[in-house]
Order: sequence, then C-alpha cells, then structure tokens
Amino acid sequence: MIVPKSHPRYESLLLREKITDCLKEGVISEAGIAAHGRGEAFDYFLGEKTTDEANKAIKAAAEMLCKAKNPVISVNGNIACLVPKEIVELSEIVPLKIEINLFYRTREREVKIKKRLEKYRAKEILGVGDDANEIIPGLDSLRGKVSREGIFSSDVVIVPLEDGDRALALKKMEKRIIAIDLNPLSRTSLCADITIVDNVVRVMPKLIEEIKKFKEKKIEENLEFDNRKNLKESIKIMKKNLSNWEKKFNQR
Ligand code: PTJ
Repeated sequence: MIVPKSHPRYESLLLREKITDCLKEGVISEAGIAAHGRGEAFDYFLGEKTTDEANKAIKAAAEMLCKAKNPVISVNGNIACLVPKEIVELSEIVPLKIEINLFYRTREREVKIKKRLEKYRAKEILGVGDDANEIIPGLDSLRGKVSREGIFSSDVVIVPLEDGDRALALKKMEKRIIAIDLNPLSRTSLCADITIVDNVVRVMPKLIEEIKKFKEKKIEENLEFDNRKNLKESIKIMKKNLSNWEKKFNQR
C-alpha cells in the first residue's frame, strides 16, 4: 500500500490501485482504465456522494428487479474488478443471473473474470465460451454475443458502465434496462428505463439494502419513476457544484 490514509483523495486513489492491479491481472481491458478515469471526472462533479436522485433510482431499480421474471446482471472487466462480492450477493438475494459480456472479448479475459467471481463464491456464470450462443440483432461488436439462458431471454438487464450501442440494441429487443453510469448524458443513461447516476462502488451495497427492504415489504410498492426528470436533476447537481466551486475560486 503506497497511498497514505491521510491523503485527501485516499478513497479515490485506492480505487485506482484496485483498477491498475486488475489491469495487471488481465481482468480489466486497457480501455477500461480510460473508462474509469472518465467516471472519476463525473464523480468529482457529482460531489463524490450518493445524491437523493440516485437514491430514488436505486429504490426504483430494487423494485424492478424484484418484480422481474428473468433478471440478469451484465458483467464487464471494470465491475468484476470493483464490486465482485456485491455482484454475487445481488445474484443470491434477487435472485438474478450473472452473465459475463465484454466489449474487448477474449477467451482469456472471460476465464479470468469467471475465476474472480468464483473466488467470491459465484455458482453459475453465463456468457463464457460456447455459452454465448445467441446474437443481439443489429449489434456488430463482440458485446452482441450473449447467452440464451441469460441476456437473450431476460426481461430486465442491469448494465453498469456500458458503452451505449448495446443498451440501445437491448431496448429494441424490448428489455428493460437499469444503467449504473456516472455520466447522465451518455447514450446508455439516456436510453435506460432507470439510470442510477452514481459510482458503482456506492450503488451496489445500497441496491442490495433496498432489495432486502423490498423483500421484507418495508418499502412502498409501485414507485413512480421518471428517468428523464431524474437525469435532469443529476445534471443540475453537477452544474450547481461547479458554480459553487467557481464562486469560491473567484473569492481567492
Ligand atoms: O471489460 P470490457 O471489455 O467490456 O470493456 C468495458 C469498457 C468499460 C471499456 C467499455 O464498456 C467502455 O468503453 O465504456 P465507456 O464507453 O467508457 O463508458 C463507461 C461509462 O461508465 C462512462 O460514462 C463513465 O463515466 C462511467 N463510469 C466509469 N466508472 C464508473 C462509471 N459509472 C459508475 N461507476 C463507476 N465506477
């Protein structure tokens, strides 16, 4: 551990260390590092905390998952690195299926990610090797290769840290999409049914909590959720933070 606890950006630097370790292990793609950096910038604008809007989206996502018939979480290198334990816990409590789906798909990375999830006691992992036996229509990238049992026949898919095209293609297949994306303006954020604008490392434990509450019937059912309105509010929070920082900057 090189980062001292007293460092003002300790938490953020710790995540960076995790990400670079996962790159060395071959879990994350090189482009995954760039994706993480883009996320860091948006997180900074957001104030690096879960907003009320994100909490509303998390509650709505918990309800959608609990009511789904065949929910699936799509796992890429970044989330396998950052939240492996939570992916497995989520798969048990909803319950939902875990499917590995990579943009930079190689057999080697599929296996490495599978092993990482198994270390956290994942039992069944779809989308590896020949199990990715179906194609999402109209999608040219390797993300289009999906499992018949999983994403292909799913009704609700959680897509954390997406790259846009697939979310749109899944919508055309009439699936409902829950996105976790720090960028409220990304194509994925705009096309999802529910977008949680927050860092996946803060979202996953909260989502698990909300699902537990929903299962114990401690939260209201049939929550109203307007994704466009929620995204607008998240953008406003970022703008407000920026203008407050500008005011402080001008006073120096
Ligand atoms: O592992 P692979 O091969 O499937 O590759 C996956 C990557 C991440 C490289 C691929 O999906 C990609 O290029 O993603 P993008 O287009 O960079 O989009 C990632 C989005 O996630 C961006 O809008 C980021 O702001 C956002 N993001 C990054 N880190 C986080 C995040 N959102 C939530 N939590 C984060 N920690």
